[in-house]
Amino acid sequence: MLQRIGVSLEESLLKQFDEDITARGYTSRSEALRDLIREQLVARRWSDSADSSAEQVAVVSLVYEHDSMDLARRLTAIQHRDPHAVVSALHVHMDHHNCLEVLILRGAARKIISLAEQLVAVRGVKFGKVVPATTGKDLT
Ligand code: NI
Repeated sequence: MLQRIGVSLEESLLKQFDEDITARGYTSRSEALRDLIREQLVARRWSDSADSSAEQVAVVSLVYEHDSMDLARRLTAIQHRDPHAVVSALHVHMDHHNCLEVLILRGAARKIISLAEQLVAVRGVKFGKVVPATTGKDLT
């Protein structure tokens, strides 16, 4: 059931918030606030579950130059160390030199974050980002 709440904000802060959410395509403040709250809760849940074996899901994006065969081999070798953690991998050839790889990792938080960090840290990875995800079952 939806509950209504009142929020007090400084005018300039509200103005910036409105501009930001409009630019990002939100049509209502409520939906933008809900997403912000969920993001915060997911981040907290992830840090709380760092030592537990509860299953988590994360998305890893990597951009690198495929010209370096050694780099591509290293990224693959790291993924093969824990093959069950990588549940899906998408490879897009961005241009003549750059590749984008998007991986879905599943497993205990500590394990998959460690795997993701090893991938992002490989020398030659130009862009690397790890996004904790959630089934959202407790966040509706
Ligand atoms: Ni490629």
